[in-house]
Amino acid sequence: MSDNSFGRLLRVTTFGESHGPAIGCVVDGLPPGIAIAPEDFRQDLERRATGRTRHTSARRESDEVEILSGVYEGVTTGTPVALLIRNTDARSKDYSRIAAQFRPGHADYAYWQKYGVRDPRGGGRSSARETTMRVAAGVIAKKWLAERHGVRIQGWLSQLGAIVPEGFDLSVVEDNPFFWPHAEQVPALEAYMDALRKSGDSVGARVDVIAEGVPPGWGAPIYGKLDGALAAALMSINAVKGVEVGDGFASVAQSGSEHRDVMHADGFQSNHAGGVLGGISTGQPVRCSVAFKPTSSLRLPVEGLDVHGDVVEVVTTGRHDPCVGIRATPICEAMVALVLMDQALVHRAQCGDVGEVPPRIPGEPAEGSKKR
Ligand code: EPS
Repeated sequence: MSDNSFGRLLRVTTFGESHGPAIGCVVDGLPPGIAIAPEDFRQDLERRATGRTRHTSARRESDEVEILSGVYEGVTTGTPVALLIRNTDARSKDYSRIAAQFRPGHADYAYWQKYGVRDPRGGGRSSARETTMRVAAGVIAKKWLAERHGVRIQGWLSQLGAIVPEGFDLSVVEDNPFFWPHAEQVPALEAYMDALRKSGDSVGARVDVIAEGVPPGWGAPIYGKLDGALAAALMSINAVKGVEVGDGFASVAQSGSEHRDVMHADGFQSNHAGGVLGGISTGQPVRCSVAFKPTSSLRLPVEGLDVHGDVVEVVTTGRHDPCVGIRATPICEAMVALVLMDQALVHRAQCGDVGEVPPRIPGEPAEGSKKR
């Protein structure tokens, strides 16, 4: 059984545990000729990393990428690209107390029931550490999508606990540790997180991602739906409990006349569909929204069970995130990028000869044109 790979023509496999010697990935199916250097990974890995602000886990990994294969003289050769990051700051003794216990709300118990054995150190495979390699693989996909198709992918934190943005400016997202789109609220978020950390509790969050410049035609009907692939990929991130595409669950309360995105020659007049109709991209921005649950590794004591079924007090020590969603923005972007690149390659394989079919409606109304 293998459940550590995803994608059809662009196939990504990740491996490694949080406290093992290394984590890594194999990215197979990359077209030849993509320029890749170890420094290309730095920016997105830093955006995702722990230990960079007081609001995330204090574990400090250097996250240096080694390119082991598939790249010659700076470009991909078409053979599998293997990337490796060595774990350098694991502190496994923090886990000795809970090694034979189950943390309520954690994957511990489910892994135990499935495999009859588990690696408790740092959460093993269920650790957010695994997402590092998704981001590394996503860097290559983002680069190819931008260079080849002009696709730009940007995420932001759209909810922290009950707090929602009171303004929206994507240009400030990279200037604060929360990827928050409203700069004036950042001090309030800092204060909220400081109080939460002090309390020992955790909270959930929501991340939105938009991909602009996606041409029409990516995805497929029925079992190959682009929104289905996005949902599966985003849901595969540890701690994710919900995914929406476009208006998602808000569509339930909308009328058809409100939800339909009216088409004019100068552009779609709205984007309730999130850029996907019938499982296929329309040329509108592709919009996803992802719900992260609150971290379950808490130092607040709770009654639980150990592996013998005895009642125990569970207290998790270690360097945990009070809100794992805070650093999930680059992870969600990476998963969207990997899905889109895979879909682009699949579309090219089947429909590469179809070309542009008229009328091609711009994704958004032209600058200055009014909604009619
Ligand atoms: C994690 C627990 C912490 C985090 C880790 C995810 O690790 P540790 O138990 O070693 O202190 O630091 O995240 C990362 C190391 C990372 O790179 O994302 C967990 O239980 O999920």
